[in-house]
Amino acid sequence: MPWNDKFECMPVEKLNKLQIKYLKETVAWVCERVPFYRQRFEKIGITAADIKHTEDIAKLPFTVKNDLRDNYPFGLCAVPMEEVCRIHASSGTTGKPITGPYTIEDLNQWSECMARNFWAAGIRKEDIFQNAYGYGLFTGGLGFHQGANKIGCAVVPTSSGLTERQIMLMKDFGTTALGSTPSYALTIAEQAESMKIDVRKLPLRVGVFGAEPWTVAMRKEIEERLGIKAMEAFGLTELSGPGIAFDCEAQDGLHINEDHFLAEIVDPATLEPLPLGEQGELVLTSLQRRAMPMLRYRTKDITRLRREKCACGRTLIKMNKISGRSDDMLIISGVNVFPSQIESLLLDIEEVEPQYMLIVRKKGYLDHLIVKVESKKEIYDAGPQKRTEIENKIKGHIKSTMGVGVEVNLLEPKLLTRSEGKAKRVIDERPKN
Ligand code: DLL
Repeated sequence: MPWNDKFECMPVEKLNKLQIKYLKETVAWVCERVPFYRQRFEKIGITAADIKHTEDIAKLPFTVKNDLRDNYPFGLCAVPMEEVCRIHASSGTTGKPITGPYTIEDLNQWSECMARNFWAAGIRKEDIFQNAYGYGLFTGGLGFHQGANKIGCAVVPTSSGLTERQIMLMKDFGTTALGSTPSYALTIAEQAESMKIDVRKLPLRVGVFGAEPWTVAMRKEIEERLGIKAMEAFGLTELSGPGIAFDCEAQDGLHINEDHFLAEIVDPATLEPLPLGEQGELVLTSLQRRAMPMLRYRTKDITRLRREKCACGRTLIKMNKISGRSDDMLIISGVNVFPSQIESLLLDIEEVEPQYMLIVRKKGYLDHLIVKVESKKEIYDAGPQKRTEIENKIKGHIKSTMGVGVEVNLLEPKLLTRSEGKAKRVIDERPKN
């Protein structure tokens, strides 16, 4: 039984009507309160009355990251500051951060979405939940914290980092559930191994991971190394944070909290809406947020939507695991390559560790991809001939599956910097023009 079956199992037709009602309200709300939206809508002559079906959302303009930057910090805020009770921000790698203000009601809704996420992961009030997402401006820390509180678990707010201490507390407190990025979960697994602690023998039984792309192969690796079920959370700061979508016991796609978020898939090149089931860029609209609603926000995340009966009984639409971001896609000798595809292939190779880095350079006019991956200790110690053999094996596997030629460098174990938050897996050294 889901956390909130009224909404999670609502008949699709009813859900659809609810979405239209909320969408109209949101459009009217921002038109009244945010000059940015009012001017845009006036220009194209659209009002809330023009929204009759969910497909009418395609009449609205997209919102992009730069709109948030141009209106930094609170230009898109739809309530006076006295009604704002929290402000998160995403650090971003360049320029000003993206701000995320919340009213108290926005925070309650966010906790509700996170509680659904935890519940679907099998987390209950008896659990001891160690939250190794970074606390602070990042939405992972407090977002997970509130959701776990709502379920009633004992939350251990370790935040990320200080890995030895994480493991000590995990053991001493009898932690049963963990929240972290998938890459940090692996860092924890590795550190525990080097401390000669077998996490598989500890009470830890489930983790909720997200905030970065990770493949099914990586999920299996985490499940095996930590001896847990690895469940997922998806979300972004612009639309509240984690809890937008989550996987259930079927572990076959993530249910989107559709009474809170309306999802579309568009072609990232033409921006035309794509038919249900096709892969493209995920575009999200918030339906109930009040401090900073988002209309048709282009996430850059690549996935596809599936409306199907799920074994768990939820009627909420599913999205596939994110395969990458459109801005992370590499074009190597004319072939589109997502780092996640390479990750998946590397995890097929038993002689390597799941620690890798991709470097893209120009070689003459062509793009050249270098895959650096750590080898298992016994392979590295076996000498240069063995290493070359494994490098060729990986090269061949990538070439035969993806059709791209890459250079492979097998690294000494533990050489790459370990992640405590979002892993940086790609270094693009191509000149920017
Ligand atoms: O990463 C919110 C979050 C925190 C999600 C904790 C899940 C768990 P941002 O820092 O704004 O917010 O980054 C959002 O991270 O557009 C995706 O590219 C990526 N992302 C988030 N969750 C997943 C996931 C948080 N489950 C960006 N799979 C998004 C793949 C994810 N990518």
